[in-house]
Amino acid sequence: MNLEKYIEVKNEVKEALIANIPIVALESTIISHGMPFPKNMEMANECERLIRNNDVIPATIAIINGKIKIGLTNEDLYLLASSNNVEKVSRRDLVNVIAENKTGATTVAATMMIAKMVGIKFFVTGGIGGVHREFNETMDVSADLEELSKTDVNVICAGIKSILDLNKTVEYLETKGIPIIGYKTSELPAFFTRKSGIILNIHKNSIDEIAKYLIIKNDLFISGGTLIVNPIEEKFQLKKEFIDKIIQESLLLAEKNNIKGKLITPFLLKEINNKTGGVSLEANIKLVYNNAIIGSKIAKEYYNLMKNK
Ligand code: PSU
Ligand code: MN
Repeated sequence: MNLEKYIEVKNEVKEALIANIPIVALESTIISHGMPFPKNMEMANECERLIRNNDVIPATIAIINGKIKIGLTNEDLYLLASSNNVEKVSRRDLVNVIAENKTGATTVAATMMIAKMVGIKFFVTGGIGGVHREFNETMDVSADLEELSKTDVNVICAGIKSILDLNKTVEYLETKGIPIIGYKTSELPAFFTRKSGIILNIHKNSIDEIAKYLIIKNDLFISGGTLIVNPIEEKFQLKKEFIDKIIQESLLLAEKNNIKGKLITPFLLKEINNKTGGVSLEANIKLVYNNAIIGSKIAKEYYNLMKNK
């Protein structure tokens, strides 16, 4: 099998894989479909810098002209951040974007698939997809959840945005056997806010405890992903009533405009950014930075423990 035909791995990522140096993957849908230009570009660069600060190699993942790229150049990042012609690529879309030589930004699901192909174990993002609030009518469940159930990558995020049905999402995750580990929290964070009212049954108060947990999972060859949730910092969180009202209005607008399928999440994210006049964007960026810091620390500790076994 010739993976190189389809995948271009940046040199520093290749070297890190060989030398057993920790790597953290980053998704690109958050860049192309989750945030406006040029803030998205700034966010992508800063995340990579924060990860490097912890001696971990960042690997942002996307499809550029039909080729999977693991580790992007500045030019790639600029293209993803500024162009309107980037496809949103989830599991369903991956092969066809390659077959048609297109450029695509990968979701949590597709980024996990690609990370797994080369052996990257950690992945940092803002929030994952989930069960949509109108599920009873639309059957809309993000492919991220199914991917978490089968793909052996540890995902660090700030929880699940309340554009979704958090209770149903947590039920789905439980059914699929996906552990949610609260980092310094016993409650599921709700992305823009630290609390959701949903109690988690796994919480860890240190990086070390999380790394040890992941070693046990690895030693037992238990496949599937792990969701590590890291709440937005107190000083950056939004007022619940403020953000909930805007989310509610955005959901109504999406319904009125009959927005469906893969368009719904980007539509809502954009609407919320506009309606909050950039306040939600700032919070979003800050929580991603916090995840980059904590995620890279977990990756580093995991590799340390593995080495000293
Ligand atoms: N949630 C966010 N920001 C995002 C996304 C989700 O708060 O940018 C993106 C991620 O890439 C996620 C995708 O994987 O949306 C989920 O899309 P869908 O619901 O269509 O599966
Ligand atoms: Mn969907």
